[in-house]
Amino acid sequence: MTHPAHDLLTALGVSLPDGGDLPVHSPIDGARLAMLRSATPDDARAAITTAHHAFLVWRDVPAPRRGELVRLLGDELRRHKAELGRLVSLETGKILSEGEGEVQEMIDICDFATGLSRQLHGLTIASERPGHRMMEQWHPLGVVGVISAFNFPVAVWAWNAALALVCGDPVVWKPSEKTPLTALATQSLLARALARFGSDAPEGLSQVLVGGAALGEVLADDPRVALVSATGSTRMGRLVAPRVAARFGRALLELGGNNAVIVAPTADLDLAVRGLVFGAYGTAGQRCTTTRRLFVHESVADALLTRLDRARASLSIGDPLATGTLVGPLVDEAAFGRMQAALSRARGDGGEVSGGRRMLADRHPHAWYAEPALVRMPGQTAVVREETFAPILYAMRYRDFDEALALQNDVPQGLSSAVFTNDLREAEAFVAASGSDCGIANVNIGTSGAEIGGAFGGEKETGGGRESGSDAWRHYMRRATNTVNRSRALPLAQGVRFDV
Ligand code: UN1
Repeated sequence: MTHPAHDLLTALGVSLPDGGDLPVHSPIDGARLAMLRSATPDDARAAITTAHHAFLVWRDVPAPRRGELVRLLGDELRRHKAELGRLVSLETGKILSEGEGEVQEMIDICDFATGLSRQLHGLTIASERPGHRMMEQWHPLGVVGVISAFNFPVAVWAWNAALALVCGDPVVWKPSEKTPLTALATQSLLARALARFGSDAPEGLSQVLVGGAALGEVLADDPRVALVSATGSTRMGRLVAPRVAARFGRALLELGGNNAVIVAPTADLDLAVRGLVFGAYGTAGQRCTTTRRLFVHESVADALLTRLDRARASLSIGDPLATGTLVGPLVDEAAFGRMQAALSRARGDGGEVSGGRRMLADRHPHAWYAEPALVRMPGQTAVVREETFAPILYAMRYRDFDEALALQNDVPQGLSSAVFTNDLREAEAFVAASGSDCGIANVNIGTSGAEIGGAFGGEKETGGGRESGSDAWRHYMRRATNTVNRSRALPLAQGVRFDV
């Protein structure tokens, strides 16, 4: 037990098994953090059985009381923000401030869900029949399967789990194979919250399945999993969604993004540069909301691109745990390979690439640090229309705002987007029905780093789901329409006569 992860795991209440088949590495230096045992498909089915039994009990616990559990989870997260945040950084390679930010995102959604537990309201609807009352209620749905990605290994679980738990649904979680330790730590903090909560919480309200894609397939196929909430690549979504649909289950998908920023002639370039640098290069380009495309008006293109490239070149790349670092490593060698492949395709299309080389290979031969890249592209070629999960920003010039808007929409993905402008007409056009076609459309802020209070997700190949804030809770409940007759007659709707 030499690696610093072990102290963190101990503080977070996780004890590791002796031996196992699944190695967990830190992208920071390639060191092995742990060996874990993978769950089998049979283990997954058993977990679903337990969760289903938990559902039968939990659905009858009053929602505000369920909210108390989530409040206690938020409390544990507040206490352990530093440790869990550091573990997130160790396991994903994101900088410490972002590791802690991710835990803050969990705390925020716990607060949100706790309040929500007293507001899971339906409507009363005017009935056309005398002496009748029509209303709708929202009831717990069933077991929620959560499939999450490496890049937000715990926040995305929290968006789902905090809502699911207050909505009366147990959770079975399959985290990314690359980040199971943060999942185990989160589960341990929830176990502490459950211990403080009391005996009305059934066994198996929250379970973690460590392992590979076969476990996700069990969640997708099992009819007892009422909702499968899957975050990750479009490729993964294409595997999961048809299986869930085949059994008429519900899927909530949050898949790839290929997010663009438009910088207009009136833009505040100081804001635009800062928004672009964080959006494109923060988290080493490994957010689904990362800015991957830039459309800049030709009148400000030279000024913006010069400043942007200078800022890009000045970013400190290295150990994400060290103060001052802004860009950590890519998650693994395959990610670096995909970045290089995209850059060479972009060059082939006439792109001029600044940056993009491997860094720190001598110090960390088993880690994959890359210089963020800015690529001046002659147009939106095929590689630009794909999501490459790496710090590459493709920059293109435009003349006409409508043309820029059309190009920003002309990709298969539809997650996030932004415009930097001080022209009210452009700002309004961007957020109008005929504007950005994305689930998130921002003005004068970047594409990434959304708050939890809004609904999060996007259109087209992003999958159409909405997680987190606003009324996303409705996905985790079933709606029942109830008509109650207090009269002594039985009038039929639509004036139908059926006298017997
Ligand atoms: C993700 O990358 O899957 O808006 C989620 C953001 C974060 C969440 C990203 N709040 O960038």
